[in-house]
Amino acid sequence: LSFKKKWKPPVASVLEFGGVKIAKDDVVRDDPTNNVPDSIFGKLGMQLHRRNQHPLGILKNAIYEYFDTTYPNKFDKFDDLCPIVTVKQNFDDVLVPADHVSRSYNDTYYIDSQTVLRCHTSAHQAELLKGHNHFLVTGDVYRRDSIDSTHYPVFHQMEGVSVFSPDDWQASGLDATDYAANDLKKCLEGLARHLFGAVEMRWVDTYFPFTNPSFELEIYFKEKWLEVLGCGVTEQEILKRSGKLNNVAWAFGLGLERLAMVLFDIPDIRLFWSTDERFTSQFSDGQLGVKFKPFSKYPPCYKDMSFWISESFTENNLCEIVRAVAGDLVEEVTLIDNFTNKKGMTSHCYRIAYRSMERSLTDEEINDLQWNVREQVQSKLNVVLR
Ligand code: FA5
Ligand code: MG
Repeated sequence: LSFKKKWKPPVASVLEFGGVKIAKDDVVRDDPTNNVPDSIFGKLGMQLHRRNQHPLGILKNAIYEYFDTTYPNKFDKFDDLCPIVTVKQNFDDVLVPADHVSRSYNDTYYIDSQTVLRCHTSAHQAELLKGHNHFLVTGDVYRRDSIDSTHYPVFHQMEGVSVFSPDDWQASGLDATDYAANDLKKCLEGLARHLFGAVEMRWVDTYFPFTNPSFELEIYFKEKWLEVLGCGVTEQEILKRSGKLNNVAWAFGLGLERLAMVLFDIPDIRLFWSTDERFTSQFSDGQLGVKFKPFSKYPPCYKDMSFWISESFTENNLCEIVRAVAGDLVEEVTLIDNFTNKKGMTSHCYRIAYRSMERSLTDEEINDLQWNVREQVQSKLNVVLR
């Protein structure tokens, strides 16, 4: 798959983050390693989380309110840091191993070999730790990922970090790590109650390179457990590198869309990008409890596609092609059949669900999309259509 692309000037050619101006032409050089499609690049600078009438902005403000009432003036807040970061910031500084999958071109958008679109707000942890002990960082993050109602290649996270000193844990009788883990869980359970009132939730043990122990919080939503955040006790090495030798800290990264979906009853993650007034008019500044009323649901249309894969095939590459062709008209891509024949050839059958959130699609339109997807898959993915 060749990532080389011709750069077309975008509508907004200058981006501004925290008062720093960046010309888009300066960031996207015609670099052979650049795998950022125009549709993704166009999302830079939109900053949905800074719009007070948008569900993500309303949610961000409600989380701020929780921290401000629970811990007055304690947390410094950042929501305007540039999403274009170095590989060092995004991965090395948070101890992501050199061979970790998240570093691959299959998972992360690279502008060039040393520059990425941040894949998490943890990219800012190390630098902020140098001057701050308690902070929240909200921002748009970017990932090559699968396609369904809870995954989108651009989404928003809020990072929280809190550093403690020996006085804090010594009085508790707990060791430093247990103290931080307890405080973290108490803080996030309190946040969930502040946002949702009563809600069914559970903690799941997990792994992150930058925390130990590590946890995920899941919330029961639409008959499924939905992962809404990752968190844990910060690895000592990260604190040490920022000069905090005698401290312990916790950190979390919330998925804002996931929380907002539960909070506002938003059924599909694509809706956050909708400019349809039937969506946008349902939300207003400071109004947290309002449930979204779906405008009539338009029918989906399913198209199946089978092909023999090659070794280099990945589902993320397929999804990237489908998104490039169909944009937000694609709702879900699912592997529905997978077998290997006697000659050792493997066949995959994917079902693509097309559905607009805003109108009925015509047969002709869908056939066009599917035809284009087939053509692009054939020419770019090194697979053989069946
Ligand atoms: C992280 O990104 C870690 N940086 C979180 C963290 C921070 C852990 C600090 C420990 C300490 P993860 O990849 O699980 O973890 O993403 C965090 C959350 O983002 C998920 O729980 C989920 O709510 C949300 N999320 C992940 N991928 C997507 C996606 N494609 N679309 C929408 N939301 C997503
Ligand atoms: Mg996760």
